[in-house]
Amino acid sequence: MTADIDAKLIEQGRKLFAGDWQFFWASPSIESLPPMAGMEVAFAGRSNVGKSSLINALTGRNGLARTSHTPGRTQELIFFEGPENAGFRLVDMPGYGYASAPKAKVASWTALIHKFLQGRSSLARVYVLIDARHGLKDVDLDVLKTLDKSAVSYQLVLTKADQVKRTELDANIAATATALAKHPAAFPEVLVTSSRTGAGMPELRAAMMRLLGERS
Ligand SMILES: Nc1nc2c(ncn2[C@@H]2O[C@H](COP(=O)(O)OP(=O)(O)OP(=O)(O)O)[C@@H](O)[C@H]2O)c(=O)[nH]1
Ligand SMILES: [Mg+2]
Repeated sequence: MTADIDAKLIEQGRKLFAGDWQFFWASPSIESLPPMAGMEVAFAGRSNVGKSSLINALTGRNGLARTSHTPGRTQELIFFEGPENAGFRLVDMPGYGYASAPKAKVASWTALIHKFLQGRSSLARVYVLIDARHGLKDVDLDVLKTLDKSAVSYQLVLTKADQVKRTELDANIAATATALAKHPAAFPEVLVTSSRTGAGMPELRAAMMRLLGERS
């Protein structure tokens, strides 16, 4: 990939994500998903890792996806649609691994997440978000296993990079990359982001533009 192409994708990403993104659909169950169409990119991760905040940072719209200090905010699969004719949707997912929520709720969210990640041909990419302070946990590894079995490409994204010192961040990037060696279906490269500072957003948008180009 030459620097020229990267710059072009970054500019294309900036433009598309500066467009009008809208709420499109909310699915509390696998039976109520919208018809498959276009290209979907989903954001998965532990509760409170920053999935909804990342969607807001990507689209530059603070209140598009609902965020909260307390875990368990997003309780359905929430679909957002990009600007007209782009054929592109972002999917905000409920978080997994939320220990204090009622057991039945956690079980139903977890089942919904795993089912969605397994069987949807319009799902082109899953970004699995990992808190830069905490690294990969067992519940994350369960999700990676599900993704390994499905045909969807996925990549890990460290979130809240603004909360850790550079040395700690580098150590967590290295540890995450090492763990990824056991998951050949995953992108070997780990993206580093902060929704608060905007770090990593141009690169993440560009990665989705590349994908959109490959699919169309
Ligand atoms: N410092 C910092 N805080 C962040 C960042 N991203 C998210 N947060 C905070 O983390 C908390 C959770 O963010 P959400 O975006 O609601 O997390 P979520 O993964 O959607 O959570 P659930 O929907 O409950 O699974 C909020 O208080 C956010 O303000 C970040 O990049 N930096
Ligand atoms: Mg959320």
